[in-house]
Amino acid sequence: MGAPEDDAENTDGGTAYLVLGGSDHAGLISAHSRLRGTTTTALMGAAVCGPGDLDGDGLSDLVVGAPGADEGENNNGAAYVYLGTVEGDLEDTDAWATLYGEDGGDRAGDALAGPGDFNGDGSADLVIGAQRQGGVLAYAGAAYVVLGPVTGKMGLGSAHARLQGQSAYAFSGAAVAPAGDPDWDGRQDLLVGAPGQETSGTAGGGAWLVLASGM
Ligand SMILES: [Ca+2]
Ligand SMILES: [Ca+2]
Ligand SMILES: [Ca+2]
Ligand SMILES: [Ca+2]
Repeated sequence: MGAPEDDAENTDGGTAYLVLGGSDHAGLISAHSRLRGTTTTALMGAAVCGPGDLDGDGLSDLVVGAPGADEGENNNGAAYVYLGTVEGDLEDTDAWATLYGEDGGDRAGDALAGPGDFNGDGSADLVIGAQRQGGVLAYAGAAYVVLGPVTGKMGLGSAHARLQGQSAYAFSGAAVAPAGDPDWDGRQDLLVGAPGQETSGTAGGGAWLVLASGM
């Protein structure tokens, strides 16, 4: 559960709460774990995702997006990976792995998805949206496929695949989601939303179905 404008440590630093199942009405004050952004307007918790086992130890892990994080650039954004044994209060700096946006202003981590094992090697993989990515076209956006296992710090320029928005202001990657396996090849596929995508000259928006077999 994300609360990206939570001010516990810094204004809009944000907090993601890990609430364990089995309780009908637990207050967030009693959450099992709190994962906090440590910088102002990091917006930690803007997206949260349980993609499966990202480090290969057999336990499911947790990913928290912080699109306002400054990982070497202003607002390049990041996705922070916490291993399955998270306990108590942790900060962005405690993450097992940090996957950060390519350029300042990308706001990577605004959207996250766990498509399962995208490339069929047995490790869970992760998709990270950066709807303001503008390296090729202004605000075209991008979604990145990061293959597990992950560790340490990695810029998304090194991701396995970079799904680039097709037009300026497409904001591609504003939403990312598993698509199941519509082509029946046994590999999980992916949906990428591009709400500003031009359709017949107007920004009607669109969504791309990306087949794992195409990467
Ligand atoms: Ca794990
Ligand atoms: Ca920031
Ligand atoms: Ca994989
Ligand atoms: Ca497929």
